[in-house]
Amino acid sequence: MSTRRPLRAALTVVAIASFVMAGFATYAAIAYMRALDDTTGELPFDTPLRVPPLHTGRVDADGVRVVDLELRTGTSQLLPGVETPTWGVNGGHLGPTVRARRGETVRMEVTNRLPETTTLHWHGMSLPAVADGGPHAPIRPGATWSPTWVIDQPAASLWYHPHPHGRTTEHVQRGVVGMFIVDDDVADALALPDTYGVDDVPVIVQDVRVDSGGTLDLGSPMFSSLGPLGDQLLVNGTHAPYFDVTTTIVRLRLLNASPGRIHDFGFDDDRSFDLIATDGGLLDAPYVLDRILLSPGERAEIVVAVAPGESTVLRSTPPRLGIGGFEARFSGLHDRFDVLELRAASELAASAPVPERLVEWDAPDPGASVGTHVFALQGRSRINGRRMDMDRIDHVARVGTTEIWEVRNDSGTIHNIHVHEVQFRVLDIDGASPPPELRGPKDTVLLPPRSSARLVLRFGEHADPSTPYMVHCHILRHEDDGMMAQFTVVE
Ligand SMILES: [Cu+2]
Repeated sequence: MSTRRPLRAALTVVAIASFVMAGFATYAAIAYMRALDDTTGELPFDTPLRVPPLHTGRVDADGVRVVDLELRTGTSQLLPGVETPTWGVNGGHLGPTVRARRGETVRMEVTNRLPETTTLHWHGMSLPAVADGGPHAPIRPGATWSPTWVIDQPAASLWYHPHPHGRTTEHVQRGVVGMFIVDDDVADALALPDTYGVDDVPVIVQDVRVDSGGTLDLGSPMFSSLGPLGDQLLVNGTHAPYFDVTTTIVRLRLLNASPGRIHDFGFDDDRSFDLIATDGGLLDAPYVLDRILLSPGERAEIVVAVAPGESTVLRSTPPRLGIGGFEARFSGLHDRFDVLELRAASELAASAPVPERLVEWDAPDPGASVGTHVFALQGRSRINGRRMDMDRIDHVARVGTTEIWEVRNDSGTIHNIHVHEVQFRVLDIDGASPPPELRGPKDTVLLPPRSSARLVLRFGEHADPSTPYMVHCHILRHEDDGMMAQFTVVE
């Protein structure tokens, strides 16, 4: 009996271990299967695309364009048949498209009617740090924040969203998101589609997960390295939308406003389109592409041609990032979504062809650089070994100077990098020239695992030694967890 007891104990341990391992393997296999989302060919496209109303505000006696924005709670029918509690701007979900011109002085009157403190950041805008709306500009419930600045940058599709430290993911998920279009004379002189809501359409793409009772699921799926990943897409808050195209070409202002999902946009018939603008504005010339990859925060303006009576579906398909297996599956990189159906009328008004030349970009010159600085993204929450600290300035730049920033993803997780205040030029990626879609003005760029990019940044004249701008990963879970640093621009 004394010799059999250890044997029996050993057998019991082996049996329990086998049982646990088999259980885990089964669980992992089920999780792997369930992590795949594919809505292609499944959507009814039965809802007209909501187009956010234009909001140009009013011009006061001093010639300042004043734009009132009220952050509110509300409800919205995100998915068919259920009402979902949401947040919005001047409405229950999302916000109006704010529009202003280069050269104008604007003042935003942002009133917070939400139950908690938030901020509102003008993503892609060059402006004084105190007006930037980052974590240092909290708007408490009931308060109004009134930043003012002079719009001084080329025509572009920018956007606005909250930026409270540690809470950005949730506030964006709840719906405090809108587009901010900057106009200028140079863009106006080009024969591009520019009738808002007709042949010039905002396409704000977000992935959401809504439970059967209508509540937004704000959590992250098991094993996701990118934080929340929704199983349904919304465009301007519309599920399964269609848009009636009445002209031979249509301009789509694509914005990836998802908290963590990478979208590779293209059409179901692989038709090509003209890429005309990136984050910070128009390119020197249109580039013909059939896919455009956008990580969270990035924008692209594309012009697509349609024939009378046809329809085509914008899709989000697996991005080709060289990531496989477990990591790809749980980061949504195997997922496929139908996004938006374009339905061409049987007779189309003839549009002018897309101009062969667009704008001359006064791009930052690497030869003028006064120094190179490294920002190494590590794990899912650190830059250069440290998490975000509101009381620490990580970098100081001087007004009017040019710097090279070497941004490096040292981790096995996807990141991107967004720099406030400037539109930078991507000099190279892993030592190679950037592809056409990364050659225009950018404020956000994707960094696949173990990749690096060199960016050329030229700082403007907005000096403020005490208020920092942010540089951070725009995968919002990573940003909230601390993958953010602060820099000031000084005289
Ligand atoms: Cu990240």
